[in-house]
Amino acid sequence: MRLIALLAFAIALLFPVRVSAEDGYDLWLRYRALEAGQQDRIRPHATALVSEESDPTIDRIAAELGTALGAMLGAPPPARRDAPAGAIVFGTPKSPRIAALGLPLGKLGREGYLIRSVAIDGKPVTVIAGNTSIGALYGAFRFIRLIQLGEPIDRLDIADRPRLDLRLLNHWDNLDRHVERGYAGQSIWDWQKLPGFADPRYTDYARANASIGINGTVLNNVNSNADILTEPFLKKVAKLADIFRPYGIRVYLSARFSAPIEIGGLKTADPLDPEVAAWWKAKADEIYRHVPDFGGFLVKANSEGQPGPQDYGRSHAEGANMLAAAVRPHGGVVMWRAFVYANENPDDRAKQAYSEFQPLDGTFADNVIVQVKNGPIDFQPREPFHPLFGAMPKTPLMMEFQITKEYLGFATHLVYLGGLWEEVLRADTHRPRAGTTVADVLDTPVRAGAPTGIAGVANIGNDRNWSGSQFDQANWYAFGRLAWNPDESGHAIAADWSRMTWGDDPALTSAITGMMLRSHQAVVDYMTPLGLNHLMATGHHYGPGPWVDDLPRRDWNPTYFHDADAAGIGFDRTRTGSNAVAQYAAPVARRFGSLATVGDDYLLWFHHVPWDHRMASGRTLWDELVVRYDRGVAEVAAMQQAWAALAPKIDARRHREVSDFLAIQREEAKWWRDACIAYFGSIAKRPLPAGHAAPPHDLQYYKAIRHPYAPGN
Ligand code: GCV
Repeated sequence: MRLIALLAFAIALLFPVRVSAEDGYDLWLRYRALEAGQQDRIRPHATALVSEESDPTIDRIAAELGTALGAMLGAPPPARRDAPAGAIVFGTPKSPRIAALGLPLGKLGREGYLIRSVAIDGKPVTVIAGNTSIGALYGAFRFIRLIQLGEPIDRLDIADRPRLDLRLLNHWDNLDRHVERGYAGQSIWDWQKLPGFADPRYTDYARANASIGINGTVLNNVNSNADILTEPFLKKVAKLADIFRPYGIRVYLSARFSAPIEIGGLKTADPLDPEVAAWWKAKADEIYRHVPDFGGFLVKANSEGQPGPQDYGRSHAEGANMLAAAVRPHGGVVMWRAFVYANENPDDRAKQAYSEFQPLDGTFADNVIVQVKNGPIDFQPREPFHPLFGAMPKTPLMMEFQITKEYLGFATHLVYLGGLWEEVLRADTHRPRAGTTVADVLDTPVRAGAPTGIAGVANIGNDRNWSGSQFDQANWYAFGRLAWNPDESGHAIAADWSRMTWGDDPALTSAITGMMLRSHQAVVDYMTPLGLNHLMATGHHYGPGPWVDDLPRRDWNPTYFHDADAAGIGFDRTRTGSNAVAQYAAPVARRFGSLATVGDDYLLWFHHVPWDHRMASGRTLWDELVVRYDRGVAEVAAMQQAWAALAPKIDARRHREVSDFLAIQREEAKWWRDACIAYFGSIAKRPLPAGHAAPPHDLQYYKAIRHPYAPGN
């Protein structure tokens, strides 16, 4: 026996097994021991955790600071009632010690915070304070981030508050746990076991979201099922709300407009029918009995077959206002989506949301906020900003970004979206004047007290790494940071995320952020270069299908979007075409409307351009298209190389996972390139530019590829 034990000991010494190989579960809250020197610098400023208050959020702050500092410093600072030198004192002005400091909290609102190095009873301490304990919680996460990023914490004076009121995730999760456009496994909401069993993961979900300032979550798909509004489900929803509440996260639900018929036994869902309005009012009252701080409804109406007020000849505003009246007594909001288009409408799909909603400006109730996708089509790899931003000055508008990568290669393609979102948020709407960016439109209330907001379609599932890939966590993270402050730089956010997620070695950070920042242009190049869009294969949106022309809706077919013919390629949205440019402010319309000023990024979005058109590069359009496709593939190869070189600096399991995904991405980038060049080449009928290889197969080969089981459909 003794010999066996000795042998086992020797083997263990020779082959040390990592007890917990890193798998990405910890996200950016990956608290790892700091280097000794850094620990020595931090310890004198983390001698004790002190709070004079007690509420569930204050308890969560104590727990998070304890966990984080414990892991980073080797032992958690003790909780104390007195405030010794080096203590961290946290809470609100309800704490006598914090009140006595007379801190300038006035302008920080409900959710802002102040972190300051001060003296209490002559002893140096760090105070983390908010007007509410939620503000203090955000401050605590910021303080932890400072330490994760190796910032000095001896002379702190930071005041911050979120720029937008509603900072929400939208889950497109169905009640059977299938996630529409989800690539990270099943829904994390295990409805069947709720409310009896609440997966501890729900708490980690709340922690992660609170750490980046997200303060609300819509639990179910906008293509919604009315059952979520029935009593058994409301009990489950209430359980989640109870878990999220101490983290400042309110729950919202997608409401199916026809619910009064489906679960209420009414014959109609007409918003002007008093019985319907009464049904929704009673339903709202019931929801608030279960969830007293319920946030409100998100509605997809009269879009892609969903029911809505137009089924009864009523407008979007009439539908939204009826629901708004139901939640208004409880302080709830209605987020009404502007993502609408109709096959019956022969007009350019890119114009339809604007045409439908802009005339309704000023007719929505004041607790309605219209939720607009970042671009006028549908989360394409790159889109110009949506013309509704700035065009409805009397209506609160909130942004809808897509964090999950429906049109960007799903989870296996490394694509950092921080840069794309920054591009949109910084776009100049010229409404009402030059310099008014999309971010300005979002964060300027249309009247005192009007809601402001932003939503991101979540990329979260029950995969161990949450987002389906290690790098997709960065998109969740970046969304939260930009929701808090839409003027932050995508680059800075990427660097912070990299340091907290992969380790704080400057060479690592610069290589990883370099990959992330180039990744968006890479996917644009190998999928939809020069303003092309919606070239994806049918249904699942996975893989190329630029030839598809047989779908029942005209505006579901890639051929509709690229409009390639023997003369050229691109959708004419100028005055000679659909005139979608006219939906923008005049200076923007002029820029997008002229071949001379539109630029490469949106060229084929707005113009039908001859194949031999001379580009800024000096190449013809056809040659440029091929060069871009090859450039995209080459960029993925460069990412592979950069990542391979990082192997010695990264834990084996996560490194391997990313390497494997990059290999898949390279294969698929090549597939996109080959299929698109084979197809567009068959129309352009021009030779490939010198040095660019012909696709290895003929067009029929690419057309025959099927993916019936692609996820997220
Ligand atoms: C939830 C696109 C997606 C749909 C999605 C829709 C929407 O069309 O493909 O899956 O439906 O957008 O945003 O409502």
